[in-house]
Parts: sequence; structure tokens; C-alpha cells
Amino acid sequence: MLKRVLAVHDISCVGKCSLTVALPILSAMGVETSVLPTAVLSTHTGGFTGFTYRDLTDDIRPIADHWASLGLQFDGIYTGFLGSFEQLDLVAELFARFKRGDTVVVVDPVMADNGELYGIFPDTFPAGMRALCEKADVILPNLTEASLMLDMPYQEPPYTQAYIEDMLKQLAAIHGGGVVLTGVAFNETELGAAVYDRGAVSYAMAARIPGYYHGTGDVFGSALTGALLRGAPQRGRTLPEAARIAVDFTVDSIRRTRDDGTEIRYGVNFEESLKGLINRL
Ligand code: PXL
Repeated sequence: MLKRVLAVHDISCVGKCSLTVALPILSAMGVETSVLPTAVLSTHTGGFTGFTYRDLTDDIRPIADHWASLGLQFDGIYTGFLGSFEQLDLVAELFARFKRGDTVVVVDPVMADNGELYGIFPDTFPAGMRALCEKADVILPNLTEASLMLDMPYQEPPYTQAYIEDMLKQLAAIHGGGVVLTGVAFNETELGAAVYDRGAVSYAMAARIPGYYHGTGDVFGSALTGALLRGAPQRGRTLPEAARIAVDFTVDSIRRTRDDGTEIRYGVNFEESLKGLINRL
């Protein structure tokens, strides 16, 4: 039987991130995907000006009430970009209503990159996001988001292994669960993710492709969530296995985008990497 995941993100109509990435990737991975759009934007907010923003906060609880009346539950819940404190609270409420004992809750605390909180968020937002992370089974911060949630100054790469492993332990203490920390680099040539899974640290690194590619966090998070849910008959992949799959898929998508020479703010070419991802599963 198909596993069913609920993806809670905005719809950025153009620019390939959030739901326009999560839905195709999770479906292609063989996971039934329900969506809860938190907002509709004409484009994402990274690299475009003049975008529209229709907030859907008021629709979240009525949608959840209807689902509850149907007795729906999910094998996984995957959340990303959330636009306000109120949405953080509503999403915490969703976890309480739709999580069974074995449901995997993956929270990507999307709010910052390259040492900077996204301009639309107040400085108090990371504390709110940290409170949502407390309710997750797995969290997927990048180095900037991790620093903000731990109230540590942001440091530029390269990092030492001691620095990353101390950070992983502090992040795991937030929720007592799994951590996948992205943007980890120990030198100029490699980039990847550090994984903390029940006390064990591991790494999924890949050759660095220079440049900043938009939407890669959501490509990564979607592939990782799909891999956690999809495995040999009933069991999903372990967190280190899922991180390896997600890093390779993301890097493959970035490589195609670089080769295509397309404008970076329109997102990465994950579409032509899906076949390889499916074959690997
Ligand atoms: O990819 C993360 C993301 C999701 N949704 C919106 C965004 C961003 C990053 O900038 O602006 C609306």
C-alpha cells in the first residue's frame, strides 16, 4: 500500500521551490502526497521583486477540521516555508491532530541562508521555529538556520568536524530526534550534509558545484522525506541512507542546471534527475 505524506508549504507559482517541488518529487518516489498550501505567491521571494502574496492562514483550520471528519491520518508530515507565528502554531496543531505513533514528522525550518534571516521574517522568528522543531522527529536546518535557532553567531565555511558535531548534538537536544544539517563544508572542494541519528554521526558529502542555486533546500528535503518513507516492503530508508540519496539527487539536479545555463532564480532542473532517483529506490 502507498504511504501517505502531508506536505505543508507555500505555493510559489513560478520558481520551483516549496510545493511545486515537493509534490512532483514525492509522487515520483511512490508516496501519495496530500498538500496543505499555506500561501500562494506569484514567485518565491528570493531574487524577485514585486511578487504577490495571498496568505491562506485562515483556511488551515477549516481544512484540518474537514480532514479530521474523514478520519485521515498520515505516515509522514513534511513542513517547509511558513510565513508567520500563527502558521507555526497552526502547524503544531496539525501534528497533534494527524500524527499516529509511527508517523514521521520532518520539519525544515526554512527561514535563512548565507548567514542572513530572510527579509520577510522578524528577528524573533527563529525562536518560534525552534519551538516547532521541538515537535519534529527529524529537522533539516542549514548552517544559518541552525546558528539562529541555537543563538550562536553564524560562521562562514570551512568548518571543523568538532564544530559540526557539537552543533549536531545541540540541535538534537531541541527535539531528541534526528538531525540533517545542510551546507556542511570542511574544505573548498566538497559540500554536503551531516547526519545525527540516535547518537551516531555520519556525513553525506559530494563534490561542490560553485554558485548558489535557488530551491535546492526543498529539492533536498522532499527527496529525503520520500526516502524515509519508501523502502523495502514496509520499512523506509534510515536517516543516513535517506540523506545520501537526497544529496546525490540534489547535486545531480544542480549539475544539470549548470550545464543548461538557465537563470538560477528559476530553480534547478530536478525533473530530468527524477528517473535516476526512481531507479535507485
Ligand atoms: O525554498 C524556500 C522558499 C519557499 N517558499 C518561499 C520562499 C523560499 C525561499 O526564498 O521565498 C516563498
